[in-house]
Amino acid sequence: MFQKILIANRGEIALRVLRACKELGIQTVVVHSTADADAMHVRLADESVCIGPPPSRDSYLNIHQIVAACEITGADAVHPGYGFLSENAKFADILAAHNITFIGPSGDHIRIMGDKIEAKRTAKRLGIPVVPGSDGAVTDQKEARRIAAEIGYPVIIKASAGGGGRGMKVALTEADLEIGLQTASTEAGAAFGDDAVYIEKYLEKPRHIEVQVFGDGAGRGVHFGERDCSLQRRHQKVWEEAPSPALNAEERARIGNICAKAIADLGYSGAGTIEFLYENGEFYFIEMNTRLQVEHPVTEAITGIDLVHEQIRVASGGGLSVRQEDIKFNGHAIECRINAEDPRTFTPSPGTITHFHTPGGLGIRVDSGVYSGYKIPPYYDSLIGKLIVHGRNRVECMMRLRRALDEFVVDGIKTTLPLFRDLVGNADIANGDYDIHWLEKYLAKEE
Ligand code: MV4
Repeated sequence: MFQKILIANRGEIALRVLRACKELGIQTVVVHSTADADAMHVRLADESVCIGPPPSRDSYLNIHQIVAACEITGADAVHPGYGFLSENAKFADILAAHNITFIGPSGDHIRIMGDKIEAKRTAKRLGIPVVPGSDGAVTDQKEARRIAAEIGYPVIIKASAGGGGRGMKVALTEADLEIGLQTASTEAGAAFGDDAVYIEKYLEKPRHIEVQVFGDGAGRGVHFGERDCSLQRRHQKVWEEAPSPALNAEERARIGNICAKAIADLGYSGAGTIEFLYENGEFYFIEMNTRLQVEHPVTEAITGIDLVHEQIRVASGGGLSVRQEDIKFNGHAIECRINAEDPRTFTPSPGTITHFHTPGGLGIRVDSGVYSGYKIPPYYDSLIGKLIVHGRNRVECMMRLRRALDEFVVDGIKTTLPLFRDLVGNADIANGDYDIHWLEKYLAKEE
């Protein structure tokens, strides 16, 4: 087991990882920018190292400073959290070259999944169902027309180096195809330095369902069920739940087992998330994320398994603590992302939190790095906390969520809490009847 882990992140996820390290008796080092000297992760860690000025590229993204912080403090592993360097293959490779363990998959697996064409090709080879479309990059208009005619309109053109919704163009008919291909490719070249694009059938009303997987790096793979993350705004998730209200136990086992086997065959190590669009009873792979995700606590709530413990165990060579048959699903969990933003316009609202009071009681978890008197710096993303509620079933979970939202107090700044108080009383949400476009339509109506 590791002696000392360096946490290369900030905010609630830095605390999340700190807690796991403490429970495992592992010493902790955090890094921070000058803007985060008062942050909770700095206060709670055994050691801290200031690695640079506020902009992320000079601090939380500065690989050389982080490697230097490892050498100075004698850390033998790095947990990257999510965002920042968590899916940076070069970072994973550099740490390996310094004999420091990256708590995550190999640089090669990160690289494959970062290239969306390569990721899809790999998924298909491993027996994961993918969205019908081009077999690789599409370069000329004639080929594009042939593929689009074959799969049928509408189609979507995606950047291979994109992901998370960046660099996509929808073509409703052949008339949109030429300009779509041209602009998608040009924009991808400018934004990512890689102009490769590919074409897929455009699914009109899918849900976003993702499967939590783990590999031990030695040919074993398991799944921890799925999360439904369909409630998003501009590709930012707002509300996530597990299990998906749309799936039955048979569908869950079917897609879960496909994913677990794929992860085993790939020789993947650590936590991963396989993202699907789900429509008319079918799953279609879109991307794989090679990190721990923001919404991992809903999976922890329904399985009772600490996924960060599991990441640390696997990275230290201890293997997975569970076999597939040990993973049991219990009840229902919902996560609300509390952002320091206007609840209607989503404009960031940094500033001082004058009062912070979190809800408690059975089935309530709050993961947050803020406190009363904390001043939110303007440099980073606006997530200030997550409310995760668990109940024996979805109805109980929703009742408990409504009560928890009533108790939650964040004064001094605007937050997304009022949006959740509206959503929890909405009939479609109560029925689990929503797709990836539901929230944007709802917000447009509310204007
Ligand atoms: C799609 C799609 C429809 N059809 N692919 C957006 C983020 C990126 N991960 C994939 N995305 C989409 N890919 C096909 N073939 C619709 C989206 C999409 C979306 C997906 C998940 C959650 C919210 C979304 C909002 C708009 C579009």
